[in-house]
Amino acid sequence: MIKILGRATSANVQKVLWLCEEEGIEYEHDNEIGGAFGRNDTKEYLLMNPNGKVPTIIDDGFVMWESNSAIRYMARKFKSELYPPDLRARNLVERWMDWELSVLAPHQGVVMVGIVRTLPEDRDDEKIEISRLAWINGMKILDAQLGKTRFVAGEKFSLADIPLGPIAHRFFSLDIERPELSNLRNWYKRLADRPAVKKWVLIEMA
Ligand SMILES: N[C@@H](CCC(=O)N[C@@H](CS)C(=O)NCC(=O)O)C(=O)O
Repeated sequence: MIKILGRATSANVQKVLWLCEEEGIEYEHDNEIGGAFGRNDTKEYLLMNPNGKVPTIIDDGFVMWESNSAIRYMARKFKSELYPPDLRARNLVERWMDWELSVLAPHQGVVMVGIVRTLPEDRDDEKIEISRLAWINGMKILDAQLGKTRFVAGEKFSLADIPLGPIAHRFFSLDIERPELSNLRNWYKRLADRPAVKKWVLIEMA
């Protein structure tokens, strides 16, 4: 049985919960780790995940961290059709997953933490503004892709959509100035119809 450690308000935890729900993978979830719950800085936790971040995922004693690599492992293990075996089709999926982590996530994180988790008097407005603009640049690239294909890596929903979904939810839900990116908005609406997204992604941000 897959065990998922980490608060469901984390976008990275949401990816793992979403895949489990989407594919009917059985899992146990310890929601009370990370953020206000703490418990991710204990000796025991750091032995599993030296980053002290969530999620940590355990499959029958095998410990994983890095959410995107964990969902690829799970997709392979449970033979998910969301992760195509064809070399090139798989590359299209993986490049968007890597892009999410390297290009979007850092800027999205600065804006999210700055606005939702920091008191107005403690905010670094300049830093938030730089990241807001960089985040918008990234979302424009995604919007252009979604003008060409129905889902991120092609016409079908795939593993590539999962890491980007929670970021889109924040993009459209946070009180920030942003351009109206209609391809992105339509794709986000399509994702929002999925039961797994309703359950784990369209939740209050904290
Ligand atoms: N690249 C890592 C990032 C993990 C990460 O930064 N997690 C954040 C939450 S999204 C975290 O643990 N923050 C500290 C906390 O929640 O206490 C992954 O994808 O798993």
